[in-house]
Amino acid sequence: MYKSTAIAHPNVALVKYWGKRNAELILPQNASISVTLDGAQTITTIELDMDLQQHEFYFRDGSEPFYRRISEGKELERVIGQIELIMKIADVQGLKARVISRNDFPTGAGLASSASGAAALVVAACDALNNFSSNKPELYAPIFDGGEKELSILSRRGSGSSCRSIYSGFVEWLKGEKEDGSDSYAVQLADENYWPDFRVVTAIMTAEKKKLTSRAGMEQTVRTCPLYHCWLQSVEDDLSNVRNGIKQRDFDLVGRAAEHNALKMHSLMFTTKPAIIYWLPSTLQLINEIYGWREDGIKAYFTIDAGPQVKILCLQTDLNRLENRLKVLSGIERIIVNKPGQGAHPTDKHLSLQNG
Ligand code: 2P0
Repeated sequence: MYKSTAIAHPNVALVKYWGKRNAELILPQNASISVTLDGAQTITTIELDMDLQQHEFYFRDGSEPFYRRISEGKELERVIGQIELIMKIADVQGLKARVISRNDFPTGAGLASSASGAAALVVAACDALNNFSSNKPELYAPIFDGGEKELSILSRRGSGSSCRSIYSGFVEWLKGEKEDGSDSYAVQLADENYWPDFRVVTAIMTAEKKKLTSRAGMEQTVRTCPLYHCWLQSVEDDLSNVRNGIKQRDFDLVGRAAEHNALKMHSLMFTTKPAIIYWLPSTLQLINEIYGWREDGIKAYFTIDAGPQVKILCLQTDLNRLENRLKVLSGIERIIVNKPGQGAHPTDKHLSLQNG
């Protein structure tokens, strides 16, 4: 049996990906920029077992004491699709994988679990297949070069935003022009140590799973939203502002552009047919609070993904004041503070169904 394990973290987009130009290859309509977070993580072990008759997928998230075998549904399809794709590229036939994966945070609630999930899966699968091939040199040449560009492309095929979680720190997913997607991958803008004061504070309004996935939501938006062309026309400005803001460590420039971009993405959702509204009343209430806090001199900006959670961008100097104000608000279940974090990487801390 060949076993490999990888850790990946979610990322939060400062300029969002919302819409595909090719659904099969997962090619985006626009480039996006994110920050990979520390703290929250997905850890995934892949066992390549000659005795397995079919792929197996076991999963548990932060709230579950035991692994569940996932035997049907979209998540299983996504995991098997990604494993089969990697095996096809590796030209390995008949081999089956046992995938054991754990999230230490709520899954499917707008916290980018699909990004860390797909990135950890790709890094673990490529590493396992490389171990497998190096033990059978008469049959297989080493398959993957382990380069981050290759990993990013493979990860993108599982879930678009996951290609950004391959890298640490601040990351741009290049839109690319080519039909085959070979130029649509992520690149690092700055590593996790570049801006040590940068913080992302996530206010979790509810850990409930969302009813509409991002995948379905963005497809609906591209097809029916009359404002979508405005998004495409203006997103380059947001990208350029965020890129420059990162380059100059200009927090206000990054924050203003990220907040504007998030509101623009949600404006697309509101004007999609049927409308997509991920917000709760507490989401809007917190937005209004943040506007007030800014007037009091706290540098805080928000961004919101496909869920009700509000992610607040701030600097370490304002963190205490911000947390004190957040703690007394109603409607917030939990607060998580993150810094820029590491990219997806292998680890030798393997998961097992028996021992967690
Ligand atoms: C982002 N989101 O840039 C945007 C902002 C959600 C809102 O990327 O269909 O799970 O697997 O490519 O990557 C979530 O979409 O969608 C996402 P697929 P994904 O972070």
